[in-house]
Amino acid sequence: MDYFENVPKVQYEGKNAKSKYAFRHYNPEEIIMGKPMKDHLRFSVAFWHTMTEDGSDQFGDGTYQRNWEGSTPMETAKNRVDAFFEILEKLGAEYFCFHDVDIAPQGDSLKEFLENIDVMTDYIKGKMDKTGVKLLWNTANMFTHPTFVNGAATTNNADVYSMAAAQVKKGLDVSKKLNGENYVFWGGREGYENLLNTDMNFELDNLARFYQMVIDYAQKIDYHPQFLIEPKPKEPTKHQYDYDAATAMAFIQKYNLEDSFKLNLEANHATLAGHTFEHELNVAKNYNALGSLDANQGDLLLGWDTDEFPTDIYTATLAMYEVLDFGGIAPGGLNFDAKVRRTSFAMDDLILAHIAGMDTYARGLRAAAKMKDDNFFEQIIANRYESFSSGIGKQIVENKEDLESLTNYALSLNGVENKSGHIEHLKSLLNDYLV
Ligand code: XLS
Ligand code: NI
Ligand code: NI
Repeated sequence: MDYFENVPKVQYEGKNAKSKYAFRHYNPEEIIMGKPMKDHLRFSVAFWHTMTEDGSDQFGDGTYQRNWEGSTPMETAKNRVDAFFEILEKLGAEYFCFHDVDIAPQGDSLKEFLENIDVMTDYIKGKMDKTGVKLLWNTANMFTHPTFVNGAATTNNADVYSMAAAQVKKGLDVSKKLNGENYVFWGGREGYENLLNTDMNFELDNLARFYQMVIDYAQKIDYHPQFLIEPKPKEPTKHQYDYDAATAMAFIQKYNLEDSFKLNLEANHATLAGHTFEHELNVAKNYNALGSLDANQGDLLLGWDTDEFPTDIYTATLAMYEVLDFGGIAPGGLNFDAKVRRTSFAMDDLILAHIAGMDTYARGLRAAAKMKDDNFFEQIIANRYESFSSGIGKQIVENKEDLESLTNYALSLNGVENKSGHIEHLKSLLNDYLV
């Protein structure tokens, strides 16, 4: 069955495209800085938002018009996979991501769930072989089911910890089966509600122990996707342990996990943590841990994870600048961890929303490449830190000075002269790259 019969395969038609089902900026094969746009961007569609949601919120019922409901949970699951691969093909997106619960009904027991995962991943593998679409990452959902009310790898309940282990073991088996390039850990319930009953140190030790088991099992089955931790400050847990990139890196370094773990950074999580997206990417870059991106956007007027499709060219440009500066995002990619608004309930909104996101990041890539080409930031930075390139500054960065020698130097000065940052002027120059 054709689920989107009125939607053609989306092509690049340029800025004057007539069809709304066309890319106006994303031209997959166009070479930018030596490689095709599609290889810079490595777009991925998220199974959960795209296939399993209905548009309901705390105040109202679902609104999305969908046509893949079957007569049994397994039939619905298969229909969803069919429709999903149709979307991937129509968009020309080469990657996808999913949680275990997105693709397989949980049934009444862990055993049934694991069996359903086997059946469904066989089915998905068939589709992948036929279409050439690849798995960017999979993950285990250990935050929806009531079992994980007190956390998964940071729970107080050893039986629950074991349930989490079983789900992640299966996740790694699936990653191997489907050639996953990354495997994600987002700890929705890994955090605490109140310190009155929480041993934070114990919980973090257990989390690290869990990750060590993951590394050991990957070794055992000889499959090595890049492991990614996805930071988020809060929601659903009040205080989440992987608060932001810097906090996640402190954890990774404390437990010596840096050889196996990098970060999956999400734009909306960055803003929830009080950072810009580019701040999070910059931090990760500095730790050599820029793994992959959940390319969405939040609403700065709202304090929660709205998971909107990215349409902000400003952020997309600065994010792509960090990606280019890091030397690329592979084996990671740009996953649209985003959902259409409740009011965008038509089937084709799923396609239109992805086109909007892909065009936005294509524009970001183009602008960032031009900025790289012009050495835009390099010049600003070189100029701003000029005092460290010669004289006493050079001595400092070469570690040739100490507090006493610098005191003598400071005493010899006749006051200091600071330079203006000219920040408004720089913002205006940046605007020239965007429009
Ligand atoms: C939720 C997270 C989630 C992860 C995968 O806020 O973004 O969707 O990306 O579990
Ligand atoms: Ni995410
Ligand atoms: Ni999120």
